[in-house]
Amino acid sequence: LMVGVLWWRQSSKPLEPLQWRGPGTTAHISEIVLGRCFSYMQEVQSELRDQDCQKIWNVFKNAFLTKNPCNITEEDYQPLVKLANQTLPCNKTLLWSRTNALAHQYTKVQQEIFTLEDTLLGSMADGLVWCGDAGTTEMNYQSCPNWKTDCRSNPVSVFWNTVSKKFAEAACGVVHVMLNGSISKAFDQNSVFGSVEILNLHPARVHSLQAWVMHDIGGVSRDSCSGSSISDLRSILSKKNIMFTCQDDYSVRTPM
Ligand code: N1C
Repeated sequence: LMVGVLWWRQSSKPLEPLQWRGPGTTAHISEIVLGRCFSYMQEVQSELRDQDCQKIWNVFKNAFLTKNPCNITEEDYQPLVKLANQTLPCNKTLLWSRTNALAHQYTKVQQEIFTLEDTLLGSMADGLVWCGDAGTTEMNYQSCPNWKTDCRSNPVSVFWNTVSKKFAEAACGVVHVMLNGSISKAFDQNSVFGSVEILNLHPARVHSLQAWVMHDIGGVSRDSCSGSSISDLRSILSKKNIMFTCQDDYSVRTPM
């Protein structure tokens, strides 16, 4: 009987081994992405109004399906970036690093200022995970590569690097960045902001970068405008000939 049970377990549908160390593709990703795209087209005034969400999602999927999820390149996302190209007004860009929630609470109230998640591509992909595999047209819902332990060239990381680069390249006028002063390095050269965005700001178009270093209320302050990580940021920008200003705890509260 034992032998029979073992045989049955092996020959019936086997449980897929976890191939990668990160969580798999978000369940119902197509519905989520399409739903977000439709809402965006309804709610937001932009040149993209008549774009076809199904087409955008198909081009998005083509960037990573049937490919080794450790071998994704920025080129893979170029058709998507071209299709969903948006121009944003000058002086209205908000970059952020390690302040995701606060930055988006702020742009929700202050609707004149835009983060990447206020663009179509950023809003469609925010918080989701996706990957495929070579030799199948399916998504991998079991696991996707972890940035640290599997590979950096995975579909999600390459996507954010690609669209963040585009977003920074397109910024103009005064650009703002919201940083976290409650962690040891408010400015981290390994973050997307530190490794992609500041490097791609165009000095001819960007007049200055204005940093807000935020601290949790009642929490400890580990870094501030006078700390060494901000000095590093200041010197990178001075080499690029972009003016820099920094303000601790810019008040993002609005009158009740
Ligand atoms: O690495 P970060 O911060 O500095 O990236 C934030 C920075 C922002 O200015 C955005 O324009 O880069 C852009 N960006 C996103 O908009 C974004 N949304 C979601 C970069 N990454 C983004 N994510 C996911 O959060 C993505 O998976 C990435 O790896 C994290 C980075 O967040 P962080 O370390 O707080």
